[in-house]
Amino acid sequence: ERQALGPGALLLPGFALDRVEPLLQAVEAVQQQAPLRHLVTPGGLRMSVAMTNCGHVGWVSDRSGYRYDPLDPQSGRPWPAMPPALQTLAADAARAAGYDGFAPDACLINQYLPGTRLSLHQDRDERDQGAPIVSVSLGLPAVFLFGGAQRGDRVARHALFHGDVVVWGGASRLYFHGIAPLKEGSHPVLGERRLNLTFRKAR
Ligand code: MD5
Ligand code: FE
Repeated sequence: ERQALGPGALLLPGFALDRVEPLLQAVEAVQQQAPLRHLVTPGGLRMSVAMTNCGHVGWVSDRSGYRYDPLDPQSGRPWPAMPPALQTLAADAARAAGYDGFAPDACLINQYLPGTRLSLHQDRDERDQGAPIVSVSLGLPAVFLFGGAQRGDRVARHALFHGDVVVWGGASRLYFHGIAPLKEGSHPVLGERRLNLTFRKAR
């Protein structure tokens, strides 16, 4: 089952459901080496999403801007390697959407607690904008805000549930998007939070 959300954007409902346990184990191992933290935007605002990374490079934001960095600025060490369970899931989902040989070098891990939001933005910091982005939702459901190529384009709302995977390619790859404030709730596996894993070819 697959559903087009927009030009080049494919929702694979429940694609990750049969591998949630190994995925969460891998995420916990990453978090032990590189704990979740709240980054600061170039404008000086603390992001409400808590983030960490694994892979060759990680996405970071600070007063000087956004970038992919091979080092975790909090520890000064390289980001943890991307666990095989994560690499394999990303490649399998990309293949299901028609992208063979997707080899992400970055996985951004986002944690949302009730009230956490991600305001409308574009993902433009990746050098290879022909590669797709693969996004995995775990835990509490979220309302995904899906705009268009221009900031002022109308925004559609899509629910994303535990185990859903979206492959963002084609024109949608650069569309404005965000996450509405997370609603209160408790998920049987994840508890009172949502995790999103975002796989990218950054370099
Ligand atoms: C999330 N994260 O649910 C989302 C999933 C981020 C971010 O947006 O930047 O960390 S990734 C959604 C995405 C990626 C690339 C393109 C588009 C959506 N899109 O065209 O809508 O935490
Ligand atoms: Fe984004």
